[in-house]
Amino acid sequence: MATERTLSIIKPDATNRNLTGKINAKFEDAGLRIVAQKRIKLSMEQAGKFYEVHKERPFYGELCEFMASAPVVVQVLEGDNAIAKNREVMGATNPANAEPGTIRKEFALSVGENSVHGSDAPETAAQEIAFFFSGLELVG
Ligand code: DAT
Ligand code: MG
Repeated sequence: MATERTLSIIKPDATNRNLTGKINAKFEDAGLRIVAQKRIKLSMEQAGKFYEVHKERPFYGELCEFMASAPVVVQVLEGDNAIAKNREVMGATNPANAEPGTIRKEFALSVGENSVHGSDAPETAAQEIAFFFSGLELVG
């Protein structure tokens, strides 16, 4: 299996409730290594750019406001099959449909305030990592 990197975001609903450590433990227990991490506050413009792919969706405005409402923790996770593995640990977008033991099942408040973001494919992972991290911040 190929070693991959993926971009993860611990969202405002989770940072507000001080859940960063509990969420990171889920990643580490699943064999994902946190190779870069920082806490930042997104502007509405930055949130809008990050989620540009969803700009035609009815929830886009609400999503951007939420992502800019409080600090987030952005991180790069590395491991075998990291993109799919991370999405498995996150659980379904809507916590009502998420499997027991997943981050969203345990912590998400709603489909919008769902605690974590994870890249969905190698191309988006590369783009999203480059959106938040410089080469200097990424150790080999
Ligand atoms: P995911 O985050 O699982 O990749 P997505 O890419 O389809 O899901 O959507 C991005 C985010 O947008 C999602 O994490 C929360 C928000 N969102 C998605 N569907 C929504 C809905 N029906 N109502 C409100 N927010 C929604
Ligand atoms: Mg997505």
